[in-house]
Amino acid sequence: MAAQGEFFAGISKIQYVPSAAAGDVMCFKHYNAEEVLMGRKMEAWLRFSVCYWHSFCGTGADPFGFPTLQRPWNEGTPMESAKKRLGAAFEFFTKLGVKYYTFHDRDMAPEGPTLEETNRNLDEMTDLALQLQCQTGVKVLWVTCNLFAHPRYMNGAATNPDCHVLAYAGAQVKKGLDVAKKLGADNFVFWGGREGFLSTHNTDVAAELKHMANFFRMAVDYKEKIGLKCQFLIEPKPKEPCKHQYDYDAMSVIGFLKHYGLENHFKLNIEPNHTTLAGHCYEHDIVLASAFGMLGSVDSNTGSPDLGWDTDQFPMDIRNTTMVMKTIVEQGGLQPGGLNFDAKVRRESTDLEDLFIAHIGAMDAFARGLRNAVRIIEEGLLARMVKERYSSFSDGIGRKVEEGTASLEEMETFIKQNGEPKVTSGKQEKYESIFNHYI
Ligand code: XLS
Ligand code: NI
Ligand code: NI
Repeated sequence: MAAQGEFFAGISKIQYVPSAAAGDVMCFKHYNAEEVLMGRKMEAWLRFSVCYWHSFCGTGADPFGFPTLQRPWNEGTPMESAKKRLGAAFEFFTKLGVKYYTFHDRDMAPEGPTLEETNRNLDEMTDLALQLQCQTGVKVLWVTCNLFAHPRYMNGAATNPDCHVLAYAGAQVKKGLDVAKKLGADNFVFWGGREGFLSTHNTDVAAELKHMANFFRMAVDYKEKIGLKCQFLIEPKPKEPCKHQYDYDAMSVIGFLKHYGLENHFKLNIEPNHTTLAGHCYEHDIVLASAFGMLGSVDSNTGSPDLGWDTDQFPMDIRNTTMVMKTIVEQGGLQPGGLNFDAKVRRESTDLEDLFIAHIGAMDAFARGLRNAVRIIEEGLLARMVKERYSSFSDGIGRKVEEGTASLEEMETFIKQNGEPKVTSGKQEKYESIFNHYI
């Protein structure tokens, strides 16, 4: 049995109280799950998900300090605490009113001395998880395999120079896909933590990329074989733990997938903290992935752009959430993906209630982002301005360029007839001012 005891005593189901005072942070002031916007319930636009690793496995330890977060579920043998953790997690999901969760195989069940024993642990824990899913209606947004923490993976998993390690990763992913099927996961994520290199001296980059593609192909084959109906997602990140990761950013992954003919089998799980680590602005990879029809899900967090690492903070900035939701609504939603809070409370936020406060604050930030985005889209002013900006492509020579039927000779003839183009203002500040009006 998963532990049923109350871990969050004194906290009941979080309510929507739009009139709540500023200091009341244990209710939603903006997120109203059932409210319909542009023909869809808020909860269906947002598809919030709680992540297991930060919120239930995180201890607050950092490279300089010991754990700071004393969690009541971290007691007993590894399997005993795994069961308590599961009970705590489902109590949290239901009190928060979030319908999805995400986890790594190793978050859910501890690794044993052999693959067989590890898999038995996972079977036992996922039996319990399935029971709790049925009781509560909470579902798996995505599951993933941890192919980076164990020492065997120090030189990579699918890109390891030793095929014995690659084979271990393959065996682990096979089990991960079985688990995804058993729990009815909507998606399966591949994050290439150590798929990259620290030095080009000892690395055959071309071989590693090909091995990674072939590894993904094996996963696609097995998924089809077992009739697993879920979306495969790759999560880009430029560095950390590797100096250079192959899945650097959205465009690198899209190029990789297209090069190896895998683009129809995968979409992207974009994490904005990774985007900013790659040197881009917050919404860059969301916008780029969506432009290619490849935005599958979002690990909604934020970093501190003044730092060079993945701080995985809760997303609280309304400008950012508005930009993200505008892109998501414009592409018609994120389903079967969602907004997964791959975010952790600070190691200094030591109260259990801080876990609630963080999620509630971020959900409200996204609800506001959604409301803002809907107003921007329904009023259509910005979209009309952008359309007008590109209007020269709707007829004449522009239409031919648009359709890909124009030639350089025609460009030359056009310029001889029409001379210099006139200088046109980009009006950036006008766009920014209008955007701010909706925030
Ligand atoms: C790490 C990643 C990781 C993935 C899942 O930076 O964000 O948590 O989301 O392996
Ligand atoms: Ni992530
Ligand atoms: Ni991350």
